[in-house]
Amino acid sequence: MRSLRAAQTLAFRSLISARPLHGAASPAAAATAGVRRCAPPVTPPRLPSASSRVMPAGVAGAVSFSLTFATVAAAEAKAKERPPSDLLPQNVVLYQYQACPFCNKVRAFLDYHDIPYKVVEVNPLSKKEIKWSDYKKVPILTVDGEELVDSSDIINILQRRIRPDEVTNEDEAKWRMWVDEHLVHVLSPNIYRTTSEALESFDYIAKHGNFSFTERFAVKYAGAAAMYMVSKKLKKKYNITDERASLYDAANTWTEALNGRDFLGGSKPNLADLAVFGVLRPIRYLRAGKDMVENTQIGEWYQRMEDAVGEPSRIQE
Ligand SMILES: N[C@@H](CCC(=O)N[C@@H](CS)C(=O)NCC(=O)O)C(=O)O
Repeated sequence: MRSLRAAQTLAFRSLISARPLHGAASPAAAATAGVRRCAPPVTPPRLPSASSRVMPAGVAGAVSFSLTFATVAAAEAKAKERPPSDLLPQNVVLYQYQACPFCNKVRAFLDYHDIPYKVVEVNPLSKKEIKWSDYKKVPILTVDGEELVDSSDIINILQRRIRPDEVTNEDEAKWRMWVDEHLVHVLSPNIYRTTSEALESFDYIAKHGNFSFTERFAVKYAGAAAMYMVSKKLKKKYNITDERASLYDAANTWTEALNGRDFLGGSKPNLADLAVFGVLRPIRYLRAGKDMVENTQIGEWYQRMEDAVGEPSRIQE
């Protein structure tokens, strides 16, 4: 009975708000959590022994120098950017939904900067874990007891703390805004596009969200049904006619912005790279994310980001 009411609440809330359910955009983490592909260790590439034996010394030296250089550059791009210990934020706790794109954006920032954090998974139905806060959304981040809200504001505040001398880069700011104002709106219509995709998404949300045993079952089916309908409203709201075309357009727009560079930030990811990666992470291994990688050029950049962000700096309790 309670679980039926919970499902109704969930469906009702999503219908009236016409907004994606938190976890809404997310299952990919399923893949990211368990099936995550680890960055391969950086080992110097082996020269084919036969050819190096016949290579003139000068040529061999030049080849080995450029390979060493390439290896160092690759290692540098993969190195995590941990702030100096006096600037490292302390006692960091993230209140989140595992599948929420905004929460994933904050996690990408924390992971890339190797900032240790604890996670409190919030129950989207009761939200009892954030009852102490006036803010009714996630992510919420507490740093040494201080409450920070809204993913972009959280990242701005942390960035100023760990890199006090860094000046804002206009291009980076422009693309971060593109993520919040355009890219995130393309996600829900795609991951709830068909009934089977809505079920695929809610299967992940139900499995990884903070739900009671009985809520879990109701959430999967009621949530999928509700969000399937909500996604049609979202399509209209954001003038999307073909969901996949809008996703591919967004992915292509982003890869064009890279303009041949490894990252928007050049040889290392900047905050815009982390934001795009963060919001795409929950959908990457869903049908929508797989289609996106198969039909656009974004896959190589995404792989470089997975390698650069590396393993989560989350403290397991
Ligand atoms: N602008 C906010 C948006 C946060 C947001 O909308 N979070 C959703 C989850 S993805 C939420 O908490 N919605 C309210 C709810 O679940 O009731 C941010 O960037 O953090």
